[in-house]
Amino acid sequence: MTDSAPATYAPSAEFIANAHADAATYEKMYAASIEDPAGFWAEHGKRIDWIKPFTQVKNTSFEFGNVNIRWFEDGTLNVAANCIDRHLATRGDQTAIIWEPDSPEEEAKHITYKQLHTSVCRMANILEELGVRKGDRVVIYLPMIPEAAYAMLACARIGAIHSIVFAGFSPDALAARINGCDAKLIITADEAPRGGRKTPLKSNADAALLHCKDTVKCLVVKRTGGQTTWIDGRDFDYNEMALEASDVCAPAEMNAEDPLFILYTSGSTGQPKGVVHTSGGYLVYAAMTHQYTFDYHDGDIYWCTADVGWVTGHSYIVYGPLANGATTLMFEGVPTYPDAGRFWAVCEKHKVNQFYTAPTAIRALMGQGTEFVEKYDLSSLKLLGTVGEPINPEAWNWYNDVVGKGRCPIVDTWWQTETGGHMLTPLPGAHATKPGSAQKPFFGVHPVVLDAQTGEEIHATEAEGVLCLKDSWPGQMRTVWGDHERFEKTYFSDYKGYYFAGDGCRRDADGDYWITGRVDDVINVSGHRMGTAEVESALVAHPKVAEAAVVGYPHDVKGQGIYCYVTLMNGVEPSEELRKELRTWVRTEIGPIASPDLIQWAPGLPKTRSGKIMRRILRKIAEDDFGSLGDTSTLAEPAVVDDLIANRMNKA
Ligand code: 6R9
Repeated sequence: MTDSAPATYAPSAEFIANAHADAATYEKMYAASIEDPAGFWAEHGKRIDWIKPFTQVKNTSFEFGNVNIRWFEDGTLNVAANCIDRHLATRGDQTAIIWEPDSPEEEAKHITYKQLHTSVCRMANILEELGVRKGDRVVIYLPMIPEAAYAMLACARIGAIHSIVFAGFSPDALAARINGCDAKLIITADEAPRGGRKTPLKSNADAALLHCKDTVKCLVVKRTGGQTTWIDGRDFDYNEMALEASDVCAPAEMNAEDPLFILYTSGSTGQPKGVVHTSGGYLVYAAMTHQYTFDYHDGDIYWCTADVGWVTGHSYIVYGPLANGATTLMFEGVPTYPDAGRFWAVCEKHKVNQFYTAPTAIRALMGQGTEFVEKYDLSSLKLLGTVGEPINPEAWNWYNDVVGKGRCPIVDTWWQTETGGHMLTPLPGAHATKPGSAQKPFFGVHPVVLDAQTGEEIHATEAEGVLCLKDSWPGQMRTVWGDHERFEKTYFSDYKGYYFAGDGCRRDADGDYWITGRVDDVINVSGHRMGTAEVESALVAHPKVAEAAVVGYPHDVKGQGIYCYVTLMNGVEPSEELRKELRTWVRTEIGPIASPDLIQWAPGLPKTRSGKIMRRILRKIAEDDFGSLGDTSTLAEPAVVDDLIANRMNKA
């Protein structure tokens, strides 16, 4: 990124003419949303069906000690009915979900809204049969198969709260999440095929359940037919039960503020937090952003490549698109299997119109050459999107030129698990895009840039500092599951009166926002958020490790890689085998996504006299930028730094 004016890419006149919002519409709607949020959302809250319409729109406070977020609080609705039932009369035979399996040899499925209704009702009845009631928690640990969407919507239908755990997570991580929300049931599958390999989900669940209450039941979906062990009375066969289950299930009447789901996410300290989203505001926001950001029109085929284990999969594979009556594509596989052309093969096969993926995938595919893209007919594409981390202009340009052939606006969407939906993004018919900038606030979003030190709002258009939000929006998380104090402390205590996102940003002379990355101890590996504290505690749990410090460093494909400084127990000799062992250890403790990239043996770590590890210094060494270590005068033992520099793993 430079300060010189970057190139901009304006949408075509044709795109603008068809778009839900052109520049003037955006300006008008945005101004209205900020001047009168309650009036604006009263109108747009009507985009979903209410059982009992709301009369109160906004009741929110960001005051530390008294944080309260409620939207549409006296309205009632059912989220699943909004995503399915209300479309039956007009689009019952339209495809709701296209499912593309891991292997291109296996047949894709087209699931209509009618079929979705039947499957979700059956699953809902199975949940009830297993004792799940309104307000109970259900953990979903499934591959990217249609049953994952059925399970989410079945929970929503009966008012149960789902908590999805990414199928790449280990048994330990799964157990912590089952126990964290005291789930009654876990829904899993025998195995998860991905990239030609299989993850033994059921046996992971078995291992996790050893650490959970023995009343937790396990519903098992057959995916591969692979062998699983079975405990009668605890394990239940979904496919068998579905044959018997009724396909009639009345949707429960839920309050707008009843929780819809919990999703655990990494923070800068300690245990992952259970982010709580509720029903009404979340759905309004997910649906509206899906329509405007992607400029979705009836009949379009829309594909978001995320996993339902991440918030992107919740808002932009399932809830947003289905609330809009869209056709949403769900992909079980990975971008590079059977080869690096798979994304484009799927786009051609299903005539995808909007394609939404992560910068890390773009960078990985960019490295494989253009021939994998050029083989396919991508003329159906109208719009491209990215999410998860800052996109470097080189990857943006490749996406624009090679994939989009210069015809497709790119929406770089900045948002978080906590925000429920897009916060900053160009609207494709309204804004000329800039490679690397998330650009403009969505309707109702009031971003501010604060001076990190003083906490003062910087009013000048050009500004650099921390990104905060001045007021609530309907998709905002409501609390941390079981720990409202932690919610307030994490997001509202550093800068009083604001929601603090944890990201740094720059605002340019045009008022466009550029995200500069996390300002806390959270790293972003291939678009996956990870607290360095989580990796550290996994490492120190190993019997040979005395101490560990983990930081991110720039990585060509992953965005950030995981750099670990490890101090071994007295008498333990470092070796390549031990490095391997520690890598495997962390993978087992957390999951493959947390696998350390570089492990440096550190006889000592740079600490202040009060014993605080100085991560700033470790970060600089990991970045191979030790010329600018800054002030090291407060170090207890300055000599350890020289040793770390001499033995750094990331020499240019
Ligand atoms: C949706 C999602 C949130 C963090 C966020 C930021 C980073 C996401 C970004 C981006 C730059 C973008 N992030 N989108 N950074 N540009 N377009 O990713 O949620 O997993 O909670 O991560 O990801 O650092 O704070 P989540």
